[in-house]
Amino acid sequence: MYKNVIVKKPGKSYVKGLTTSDLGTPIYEKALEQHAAYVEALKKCGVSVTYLPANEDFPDSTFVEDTAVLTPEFAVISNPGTASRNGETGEIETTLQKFYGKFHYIKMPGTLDGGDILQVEDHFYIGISDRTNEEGARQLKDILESEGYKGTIVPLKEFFHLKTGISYLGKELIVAAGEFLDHPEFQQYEKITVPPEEQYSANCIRVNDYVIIPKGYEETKRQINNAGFETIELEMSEFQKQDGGLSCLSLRF
Ligand code: CIR
Repeated sequence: MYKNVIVKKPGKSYVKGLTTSDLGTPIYEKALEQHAAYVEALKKCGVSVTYLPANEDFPDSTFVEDTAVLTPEFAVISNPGTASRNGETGEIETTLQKFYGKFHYIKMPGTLDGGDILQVEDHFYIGISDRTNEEGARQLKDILESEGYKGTIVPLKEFFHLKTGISYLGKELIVAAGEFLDHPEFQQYEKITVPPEEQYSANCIRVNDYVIIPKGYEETKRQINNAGFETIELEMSEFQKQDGGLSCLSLRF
């Protein structure tokens, strides 16, 4: 069960953030509406929401997930792998100090984005991507193993972040797309197969009694419902334009 989430309001500079997509420039007012709906959905899931104000200096800082990796016992402050985002961790560490007494850090030359980390029970999968390098992945694996968790490093072939293409719903059930469908590291799990045209919905989040999914992905939704989960659907167009998904917009713990 999650008790807390941290979210951060998108600033006006959000529309100038990083992206690899060709979906167009986000509409700020619409992004704010979608973000507000996201916060309401989290509240419906029963978590307490820490809502951080916007920071215009960091256009991508609404994607708080990338700044930390959290377990019940300790927080790992990441080292975001792109220069314009590297300064985002300071505010998050200060915020996390209200909840955590124990901190670890990913340090240069290691880089790591939280979006590359998938937790499956006591096992963390750590993607190597354009943002998370081998050194950062190795540092996190060492930290996790020193604390009694398992860590497996997964070099990515196509996805932007590991969690762009895979989510864990609990009960040994994953939602997977693209390169993760036949990936040897994930063969041991029950799998919801996301069809290519619904790939964006592979990034969904189980929060207590609900699975929050992006709106408009009927096949993924049907399979998640069939697996016994109640879903909440959210319009995510303005975050998809900046390569962001549902998981990216919060830290859940
Ligand atoms: C970036 O390029 O960093 C942002 N525009 C998107 C970050 C998405 N975060 C995530 O997948 N965890």
